[in-house]
Parts: sequence; C-alpha cells; structure tokens
Amino acid sequence: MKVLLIVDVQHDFLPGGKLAVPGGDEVIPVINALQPDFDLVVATQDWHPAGHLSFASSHPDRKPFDVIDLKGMEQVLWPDHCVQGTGGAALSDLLHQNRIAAIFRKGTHRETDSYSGFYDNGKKYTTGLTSYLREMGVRDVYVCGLAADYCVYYTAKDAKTSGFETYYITDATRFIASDTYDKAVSDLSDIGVHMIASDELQTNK
Ligand code: VGL
Ligand code: ZN
Repeated sequence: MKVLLIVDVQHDFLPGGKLAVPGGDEVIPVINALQPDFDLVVATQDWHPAGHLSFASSHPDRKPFDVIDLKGMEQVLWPDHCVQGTGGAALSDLLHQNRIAAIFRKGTHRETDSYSGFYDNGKKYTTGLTSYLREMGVRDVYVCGLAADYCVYYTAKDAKTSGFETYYITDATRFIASDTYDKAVSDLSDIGVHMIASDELQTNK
C-alpha cells in the first residue's frame, strides 16, 4: 500500500498568505493530478494556537526569520501563520479534497514547533500518523506539499526513520530558501529517501 502524504497546502503558505512560499500555488495542479494514482491520500495541516512560541510576535524585540534558542532547540521565528480556525489555516480551495481520507494537525502545542507531520520538533508529542499508516498497511510514503525545506523535509525524514520506503516528489513541492532546501535534499538523499519527479511515478505503481 502506498500513500500520498500532502503536507500543509494551506492558504497561509500560498501567494498572498502570511508565510507565502514562492511558487507555492504551482504544486496544487501537480498534486491534484497525482491523487488518482493512490488508494490512500492523507494530508497534514499546520494548526497553531494564537500566541504560539514559533511566532516572532510572541517574543519581545524579535522579528520574523530571527533564529533563537527555544528550550535548547534552534527555532526560526515566523510571522503569525496557520492560526487554528482562521482562513489562512484552511487547506487551499484549489486542492482536491474529496479523496483525502484523514487530516493530521500539528503545531498545536503552544511551546513547541512541529515541522514534521509525525512528531513535534522535540519528539515529545506524536500526531498518531505512524500508527495510522501502519494500521492502513502502508509501506511506501510519497511526500509532497509545502514547504520543501521545512515541513516536507522533516515529514520525509521521519517517514524514512519510521521504516517506510519514502519518496520526495521534487516537482510537487516548493522551498522557502535555497540554502535550507539544498541541505534538505542532501540530507534526505544520505538517509535513503528517493527523490523522484511526478512523471516517474506511473512506473512505480
Ligand atoms: C512550515 C514554517 C512554519 C511548513 C510550517 O509548513 O513548512 N514552515 N510552519
Ligand atoms: Zn507553522
């Protein structure tokens, strides 16, 4: 069983959003076209309470994209984004959602960020996604969505580390910054995550 795992295709990460990923909207038609190739489609949703500690606004004298130490971990401070229940946190209207079987929300604990769809950055909380995928009989995880160098990267990394055969669909994601993207790609390649383009997918069916 293979799953298409769609990471954070939410208004705030799309052009016009609070933390817009350059070209982020371009992944949507690619992801929509991929969905029929999968028997299981699952999404993640960044879902922060107001005042989340990953927001620069929660730290006096800090501004977005500053890097601080948060409980012993490096934390990039972001503009307020994906606040629970806001329009910016909603999945894009352009994303086909009929076939999404489940949505896993993350970043819900005020004090810790969560890039991965599996665990928060400190690995203190699970979203339950590993157990869900195992119970669904998934062996292969195909990761796509936003952003390539943050949530898609960490989700692919945790998928691989959890024992799933993992594929990172290079043309179904966009990055926030090229230096973090380059690092993400080399790290994922090192641990054995497959980098593939969406047009190679048919052959893997
Ligand atoms: C993301 C930064 C902060 C992402 C989420 O979805 O890649 N990036 N929160
Ligand atoms: Zn976030």
